[in-house]
Amino acid sequence: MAAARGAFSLREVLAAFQTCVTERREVLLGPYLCGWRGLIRFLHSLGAIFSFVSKDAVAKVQIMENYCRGEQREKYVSLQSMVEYELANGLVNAQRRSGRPDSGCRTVLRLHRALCWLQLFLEGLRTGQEDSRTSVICTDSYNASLATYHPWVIRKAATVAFCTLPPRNTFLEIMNVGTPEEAVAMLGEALPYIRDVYGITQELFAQHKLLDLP
Ligand code: 1Q0
Repeated sequence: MAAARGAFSLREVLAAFQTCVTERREVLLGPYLCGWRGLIRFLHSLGAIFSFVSKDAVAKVQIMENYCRGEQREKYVSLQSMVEYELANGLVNAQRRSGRPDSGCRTVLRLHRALCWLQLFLEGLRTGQEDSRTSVICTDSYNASLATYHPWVIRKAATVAFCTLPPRNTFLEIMNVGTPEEAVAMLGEALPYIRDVYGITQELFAQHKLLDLP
């Protein structure tokens, strides 16, 4: 079933993450950011209570889009070329507030950590019982991933916002891929791609000791 024009569809996000990984196992930034744009569009539809999340996500995607369009754009084609370029040129800020713009590496690291939450959340939705609560799935996934990196006030705001999430089946419906059963099937298809992107990024960042960038 095709999504209405302008409406969110998980299919688009799937397609974006699916085209991220090249034959040489590189992660292309163009489709990666497209995937994030799609997720942010969906987040908007969940209401103003999530605007503190979408503002931060938009800001980070924008930083990356600017690099991808900027003078050094050929260095920002893939995560691999970005890491190589920024490290070789001393652009990865060891300290924050150094007056330098946020590097691509530290910005992608934030999105990468959020992708870990997304994986857990989508897996929880996929395997959850019909009557399980989205807010519980979301809170559990958040506590097992992103929460580690957030101060108390953000954890609190996130937990309050999660409580407003609709029941699982309604949530599956607003993903706009058909019936809840069809949405579950689609999640089963989408998750390996997201996992693949996550795994490659994790390995790349670990290899270059970039997993703790401030
Ligand atoms: C379904 C509900 C979605 C709820 C989103 C969960 C994530 C909560 C994260 C709270 C982030 C709060 C804002 C600020 C955080 C920053 O301090 C932090 C660190 O940045 P910095 O520069 O201070 O070091 N930023 C982050 O950790 C990045 C957070 C990005 C979150 C992006 C979430 C995008 C979510 C999209 C909706 C997905 C819905 C999934 C179902 C759709 C089916 C495909």
